[in-house]
Amino acid sequence: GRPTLAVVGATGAVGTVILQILSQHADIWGEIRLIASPRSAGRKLAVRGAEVEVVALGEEAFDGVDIAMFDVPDEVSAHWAPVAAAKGAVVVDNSGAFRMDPDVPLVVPEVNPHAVRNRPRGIIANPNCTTLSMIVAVGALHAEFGLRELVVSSYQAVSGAGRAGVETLRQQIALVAGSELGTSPGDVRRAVGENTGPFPEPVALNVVPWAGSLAADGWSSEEMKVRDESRKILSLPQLPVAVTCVRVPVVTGHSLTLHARFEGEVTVDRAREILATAPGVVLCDDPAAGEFPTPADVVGTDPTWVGRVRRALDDPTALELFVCGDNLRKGAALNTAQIAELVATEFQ
Ligand code: 11C
Repeated sequence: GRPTLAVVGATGAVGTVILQILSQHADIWGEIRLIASPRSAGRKLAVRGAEVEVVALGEEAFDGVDIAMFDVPDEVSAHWAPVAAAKGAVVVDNSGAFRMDPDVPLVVPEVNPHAVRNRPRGIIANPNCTTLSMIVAVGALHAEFGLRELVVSSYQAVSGAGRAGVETLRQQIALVAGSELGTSPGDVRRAVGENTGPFPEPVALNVVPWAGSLAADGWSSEEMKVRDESRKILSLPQLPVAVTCVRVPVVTGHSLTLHARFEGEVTVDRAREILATAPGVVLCDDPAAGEFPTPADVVGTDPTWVGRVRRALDDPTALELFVCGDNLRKGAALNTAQIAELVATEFQ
């Protein structure tokens, strides 16, 4: 029969997009059960054109579940994903709790689909949205050219920090709209007041060189995730990766600049051919016509968009690229759904 799917964290920013995607993709599921914190239990959410009542997270919520998608905070996943797995569900987890566990595959279906089968804990991890916003394009280039080094800067949307991030930007924009702010030191900070939400600095009229929490030696947790997860997904455990993560006043759509160095000389023509034909990638690169991918244009879409493809001026083995993708779709909900759909083929 058709597998039973549970969506844990159904009411969150990513959960909402998961429900949209389940309504848009081919319907391969039997029951779809919506699970959230007891606070949200009893709410009704639309999926596949029908209203479904949210049930509270608890052991019995996983009775009869074949596949469970989790989009909840790390500590909630750390506790409940093993509970669901022990009850027989295959868990696809979008938290940071299991990504670097050697017994948990970290899967991007366009890059390492084979990895889903090797899941001794019954848990499959979904990468961080910043890693996911570039890795399909990077994986396609790696398959052809052999990646040797990656230098990344991110321009991350506030929805990466969930609903609180979006609310914070909207409130701050309302406070600064129509003003002459941004002309003297600290004027934006004073206008915004204490209201910096999940960010350490004002994000309206600003850029903030920080995402996540403090890791060792001044690195942010987000930067460590991009490095560690890229290495694991590409099966390049020694890959040199330098990352700086930056938050920008964009609602949804993470962008990144990449400097990617390969085994030997590369050409822009071949790189463009690869990117133009790679599944899940769209090449949008015509600077003479003013065509570049931007988050305002790619929000709500599935692919990884790539533009500004250039060979490094001083290194014939390296490319410079600008990539852009919807951090809630491919960056989170879509990749989770794609993994779950891969697992679902095992039930046929
Ligand atoms: C952000 N990428 O944009 C983060 C949020 O490890 O899944 C997601 C954190 C994670 O803030």
